[in-house]
Amino acid sequence: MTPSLQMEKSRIALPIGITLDRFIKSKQTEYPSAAGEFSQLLRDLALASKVVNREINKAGLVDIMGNIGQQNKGGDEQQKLDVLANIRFTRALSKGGEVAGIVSEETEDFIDLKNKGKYIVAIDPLDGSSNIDVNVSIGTIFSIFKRKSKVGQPLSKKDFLQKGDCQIAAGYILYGPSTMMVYTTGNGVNGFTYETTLGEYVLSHPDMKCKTTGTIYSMNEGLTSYIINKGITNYIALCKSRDYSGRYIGSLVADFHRNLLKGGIFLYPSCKKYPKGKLRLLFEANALAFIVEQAGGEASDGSKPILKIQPTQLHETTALFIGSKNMMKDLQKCINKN
Ligand code: P6P
Repeated sequence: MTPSLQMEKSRIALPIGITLDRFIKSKQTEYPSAAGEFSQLLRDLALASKVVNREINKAGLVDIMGNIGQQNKGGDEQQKLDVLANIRFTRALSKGGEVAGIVSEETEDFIDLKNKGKYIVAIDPLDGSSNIDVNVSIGTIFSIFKRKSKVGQPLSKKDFLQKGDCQIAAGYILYGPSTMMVYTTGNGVNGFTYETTLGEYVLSHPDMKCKTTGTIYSMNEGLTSYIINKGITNYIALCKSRDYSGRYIGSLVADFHRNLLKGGIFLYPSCKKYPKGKLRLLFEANALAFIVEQAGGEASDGSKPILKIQPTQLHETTALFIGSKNMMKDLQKCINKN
């Protein structure tokens, strides 16, 4: 075959790459005891995200924008797409049969799916949804645990009130200029980009690592006057003195993903407005903390690692500081000085 024909063939017949399904299956062989239930759970989440992605992409064209006139347990105005996403993920996991129960930011109590599944899922079906109407990136955040109760026994809150370091997997879907699924099962972090024409997630960011330092800080500086620990405002002043860039999208998944790729730190402190912090431990902080630690970063509430916090309430909130290791150490020094 002539070189030019060879070149032509390699140009037009580019390999598709490793699909999420093939990746999951390849990793399953690493767990001889795995009978495929966990792999199926990941596929169920991916399927639901494809449906949600489709609904988000047409949000401007059909009547699914705006709020439904009620608040969720955390006091957020529920958007129509929040409710829709919650239905999609709950239905996919229920039909998949691998998940015994779900706790969602959008529902007050946990849902016992009354099946023989070994796993439970904590999920924020659509985080940052107030940004939908202005076409800003939003995300889904999920954590997967083994149930504590025996299969066949009724679920209880104990199944859901597990420390973050008991997660067996965690991930997020970022509905942005492209839709990505990023997850960890405790052996590193991998990112998949949704190829819409194929309807497949394809491995695009293998073995993601969080840079040990960065020059981006993300905080809603409108909170500055409410912040109690002046160590935090001192740290922000330190960032400014070092000519760092302030970047804050107001969608946790988008802010987190950028900092994961470029290096940076995200801060949502407890303050007079949110004495116990605003972000949810079960539905937001735990999953991102697992991912960032797996990628070499850190996550804390300002005094202890997020993954070591023992939850006592399903919807409890926490302060969240998360990102590059060296930036987190600088922040901790500022906090400890006060
Ligand atoms: P604020 C969105 O409502 C969210 O839960 C996160 O996605 C985001 O990081 C945070 O709240 C934004 O909160 O108070 O800055 O608007």
